[in-house]
Amino acid sequence: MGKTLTEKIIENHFVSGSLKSGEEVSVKIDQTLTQDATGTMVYLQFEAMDISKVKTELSVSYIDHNTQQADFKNMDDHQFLQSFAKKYGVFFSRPGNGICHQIHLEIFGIPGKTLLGSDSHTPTGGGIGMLAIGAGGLDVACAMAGAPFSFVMPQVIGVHLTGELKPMCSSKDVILKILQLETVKGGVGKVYEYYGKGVETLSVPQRATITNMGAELGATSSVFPSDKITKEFMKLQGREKEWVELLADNDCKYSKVIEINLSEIEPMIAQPHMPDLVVPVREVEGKKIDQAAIGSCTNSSINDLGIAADILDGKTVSENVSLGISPGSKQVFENAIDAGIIKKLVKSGARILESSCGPCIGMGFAPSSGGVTVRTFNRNFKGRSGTSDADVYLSSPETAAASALFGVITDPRKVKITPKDYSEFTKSDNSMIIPPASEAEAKTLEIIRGPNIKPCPKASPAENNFEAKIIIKTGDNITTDHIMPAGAKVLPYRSNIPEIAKYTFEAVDPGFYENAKNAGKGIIVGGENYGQGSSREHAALAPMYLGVKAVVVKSFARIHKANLINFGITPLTFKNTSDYDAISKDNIIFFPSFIDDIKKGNEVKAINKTTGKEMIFLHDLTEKSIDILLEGGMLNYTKKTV
Ligand code: MIC
Ligand code: SF4
Repeated sequence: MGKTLTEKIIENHFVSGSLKSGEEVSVKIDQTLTQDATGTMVYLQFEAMDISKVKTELSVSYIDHNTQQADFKNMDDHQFLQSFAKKYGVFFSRPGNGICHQIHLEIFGIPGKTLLGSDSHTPTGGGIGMLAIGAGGLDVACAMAGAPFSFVMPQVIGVHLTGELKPMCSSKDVILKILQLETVKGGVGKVYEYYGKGVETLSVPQRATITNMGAELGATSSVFPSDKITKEFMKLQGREKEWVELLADNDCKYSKVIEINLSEIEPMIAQPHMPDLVVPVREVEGKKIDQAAIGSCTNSSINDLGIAADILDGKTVSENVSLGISPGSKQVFENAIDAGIIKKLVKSGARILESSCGPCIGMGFAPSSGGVTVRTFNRNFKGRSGTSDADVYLSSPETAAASALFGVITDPRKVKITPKDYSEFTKSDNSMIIPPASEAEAKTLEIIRGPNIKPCPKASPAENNFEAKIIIKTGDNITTDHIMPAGAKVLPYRSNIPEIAKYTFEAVDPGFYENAKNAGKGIIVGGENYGQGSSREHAALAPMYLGVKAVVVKSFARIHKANLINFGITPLTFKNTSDYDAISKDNIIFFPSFIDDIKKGNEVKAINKTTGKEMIFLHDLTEKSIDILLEGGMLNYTKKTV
């Protein structure tokens, strides 16, 4: 039987484990990427491993998240990362160069390679035929040290694309449609693999929009074949030599097939406050908006900006709307200048923001109170924009630009223009990438370390019997933005766990920090898909620092579950979901034989001392994960086993 693309790449990188879906597999990682908001912890952890140089084929450190510099903290982090990169063999992308995922596609991505990134949208690389996976920072640090990456062998879902997109309909509408069908937890344990005639009609940036937002499905990754379109993209980037063809076998078997006829796709929009609350734009048309934003790693390529410019050409943005544009990279920015796109946008009244994540992560351009904003981004979780009561809609650049023009949510098909293709404007520019130093020079280099950069705290080993207090009980689909908010106020503390811990669950329960500290040992209780969204390990590190020993939920999101294990917090699920209803905040839970139970099987006994009720929690930990937990996390484990 033939093989899927995903199977081929995994087999080519196989180190150990099993290729049976649902079982653990370990693969060699060729490339890694980090960004500044997760990167400082990654490199502090790498430093603790005492290795003089990264062992991957390529590792890149990008600055794109914390680019507002209200005081010394963010720039201190940038300098730490720059000095670290040069010394330890990592390429460094300077602030202003753009968003990691966009640049990685342009400059470094190679079809068929594996890429591990400390950012959940790393699967953007699937647009160029990579197996690109988002992970916690510690996993990325280990990959840089040459360790294989372990994950659950995914089910491969085939997405069969036929037809061709109609004008004013875009690949963003395709992934929004898939989110409507599959939901934000539909992709856990899966890779979405795209195939069929429709694939040939999509450019690499269009494909990357789709693989990028596969992260919102909870998927392990998403991947497109590497074909002549990929070759053409790489040729325009001056990288034709690195292209290889990569296709699934015709007789391969997918565990499920989703049929999408691109000709039937219409403009779609995700409503507040989840990326899967998707409806056709026509259903919410006419809703007044206050703001629109075009950019982010989902939609900031030359054609994304180009179509917005053409919609707005010769007109002025509605007087009640503020429109912000963030080109995805310096290269996109320069090419957009050459193509006349920026001039059209500026003339229309758009505000040109820096090439960075910016408003997507609440770093500026927050909407007004109670404001309505249409954004071409990938996440619209409550409060993420920086305004807790704003309503964020997610759409294509076509819909965002048309809505900005008319001041109300607008189906872009109402605008009668003929879209132009700006793909040939891809003049490559690597001038903001700093290569690592030679080995001799590296030895002489010092790491610059500002006062806000504190060492990464370590967990304590698990105990066999202990009691702990339920310090919070949440509902379904809790995101890492709920657990550890981002935004301009909190992000500068990413290198300082004692300080950032104060913001844990801030918007969900303002008393959480004090409550957790007073409890000593704590337990978090949650519903389905707990920890969805970002890869930020701070959502595990801060609870660990505050004494959380276990998280008991109905189901987990992949990256967060791995992060909990890495930081010594045991992830458990309810055997009987009715126990979720019977458990309350402040209950004291006693574990009489925690370690013995975990080692013996998959059931852990627990007694609710407040109600007297006995419960069984389940785990699906591998032997290695059990060892990591018993040692009190990955750092202790690595020290002991290396
Ligand atoms: C995000 O989009 O939520 C982020 C900010 O890029 C995160 C990483 C982080 O929290 O630093 C992600 O997607 O992993
Ligand atoms: Fe940056 Fe937003 Fe992309 Fe995260 S989703 S990497 S914050 S642009």
